This record gives sequence, C-alpha cells and structure tokens, in this order.
Amino acid sequence: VATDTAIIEDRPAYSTKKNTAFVDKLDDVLEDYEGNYRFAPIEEAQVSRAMIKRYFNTMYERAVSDVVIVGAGSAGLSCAYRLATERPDLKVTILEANVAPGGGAWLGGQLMTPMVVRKPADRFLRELGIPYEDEGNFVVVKHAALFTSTILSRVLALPNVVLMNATAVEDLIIRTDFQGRQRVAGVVTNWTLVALNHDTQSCMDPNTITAPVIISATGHDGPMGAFSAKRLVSAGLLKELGNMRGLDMNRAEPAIVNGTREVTPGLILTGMELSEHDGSNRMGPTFGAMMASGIKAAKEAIRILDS
Ligand code: AHZ
Repeated sequence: VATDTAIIEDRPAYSTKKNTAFVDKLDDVLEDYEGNYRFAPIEEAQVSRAMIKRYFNTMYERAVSDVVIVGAGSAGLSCAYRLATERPDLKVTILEANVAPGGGAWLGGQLMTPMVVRKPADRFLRELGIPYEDEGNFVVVKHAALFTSTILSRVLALPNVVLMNATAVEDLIIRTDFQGRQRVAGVVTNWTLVALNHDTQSCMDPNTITAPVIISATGHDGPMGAFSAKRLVSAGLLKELGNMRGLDMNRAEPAIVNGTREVTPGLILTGMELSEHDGSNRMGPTFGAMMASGIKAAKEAIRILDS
C-alpha cells in the first residue's frame, strides 16, 4: 500500500522539452503553447503541506522572538523596516489583527488617496525610493497605497521578519521580578476570527509569544486600537489613559515622535497609540510622524536589547 508521501514523491518531475528550456518570461510560454497552456502537475496535499509546514514551523520558531511589533500600520511597518534592516540578527515578529496589513495607510484623509508627509520625514520616502511631489514644507505621495505597498514589500522581503496577519494580540504577558517590579515579557495571541468570537463560543484558549521587547503600534482607540495602552490601565501599570486630544497638526506630530519611548519596562509605544497613553493631540491625515515615531521605536528597541 502506497503511503501518501510516496504518492506525492513518485510523481515524475514535470519535463517536456518545451518546459525544460529556460524561459524567463511567462509570455514566451503562453505563445509557445498556442492555446494549450499547461501547469506542472501537483497533488492537493502538496499544496496543503507547503503552507502548513511553513506556517507552523514559523509559529514554532517565533514562539520566542527578539522583538514583537503589534500592528502593521504606518508606524508599525516603519519600525519593522528600520529595526530589521539595522539589526539583521534580530527575529522581528509582526502581528496584525486584520487580514490586510497597512492599517490606516491605504488612504490619505476622508477616503482620498494622496498621502501628505511633512518635512523632514520625506527623507524616509527617499530612502524607500518612493516618488512624491514637493510642496515646500511638505511632500505628497500620489497614492497612500504606493507608500504602504512599497514598505510592506520591503519589510516582507527581509529574512529576519515574520508577519502573521489575521492574528490578534489579546493580552500581554506581564512578569513580576523578585523585587516586585513588573515587566512586559510577551504577548498572548489568537487568530482574529477566534478573538472576535469569545462571546459566542466556550473557552478558546490563546497562544503566546515571548520577547524581551514588545513594540505596540495599534493606533488610537477604535474597535481594536490602543490595545496595549488600555491593557496597562486594567493591569494596574498605568493609572489612567491620557486620551487622545483634538486635532492640531503642529502640536501632534512632534509630540508623537518625541514621546515615543518605553512606557513600561519591556513595552515601547509608537504611532497613534501613544496619543491615547499620553493624552496628546491627533494630527489627522499627515503621516510623517508615524514614520519618524516608528524609526524612533526601532532605535529604542535596539538600545534596550543592547543595554
Ligand atoms: O488592525 C490594526 C492596524 O492595522 C492593528 N491592531 C490593532 N489592535 C491590534 C491587536 N493585535 C494586532 N490587538 C492590532 N493588531 O494595528 C494597526 C494600527 O494601524 P493604524 O494605521 O491604525 O495606526 P498607526 O499609529 O500606525 O497610524 C495612525 C495613522 C493616523 S490616525 C490619525 C488621526 O486619527 O488623526 N492620523 C494618522 C496619521
């Protein structure tokens, strides 16, 4: 009786004369086959195993990470890019509750597509090779998705980065040392579809990832936002939330960048989550502070890890 692995492995390699010839353009094959386009054969189980093996190996390996970034919006992605390029030795694990990473950075303001970035944050756009129009004190990227898709592709191409989307952080791991000091030492995770159904199903226990540094970039309050800041309050590590104040672009952007820091041992806040923690203003649709705050959070993480 053949085992299922034998069935898969006994298949001859796909080799027709035309297919073994090196072609670097799919168009050439399409033309060659003149309406008889074929794929190399595959077993359904090979597809399942190709995904399962990698996904669960990744979960296994990243159960202990060097840095976990919670939230893949503009701040979280900017942070991941700087951290993982500057320190290729670090295992950087990004957890994003949504299926689509990118947070609010697929659009500019009021569902319009251009993205405004105040100087000097335009330097980051040049570093990433993202074109823009210069308007003097600020620049405009023609479509926010150009920024987000570019930084996402750069981040995902880095070998030390893992992004687990559709995965929500449900809680923080908080340890107390022998002197009674508390430290954030990891995150409690669940697939978002599970996290959204705790009210409808009996106990569906979570999973964990431990790391010496957690960077929370979950945005301002909303269905999922400001997650870690709110948890600090309910865990007794923060007396109360500052609550995000009204819109003031000139106050808000420097406040977020300059305030980016380790707010409690082991936990760095970046991006708009910080406005809920500190009670700083919102800036509305200008994104330079998200990039600069993410970069500052990366530097802060490196400082903590190296200390
Ligand atoms: O899905 C969220 C989003 O992609 C994700 N997230 C939130 N809670 C999570 C959780 N587990 C995992 N518990 C979670 N992921 O975090 C991401 C936050 O992205 P964002 O774009 O909302 O925040 P940001 O701080 O990167 O950027 C804010 C952009 C804003 S808001 C604003 C204003 O309202 O004035 N102005 C700007 C520039």
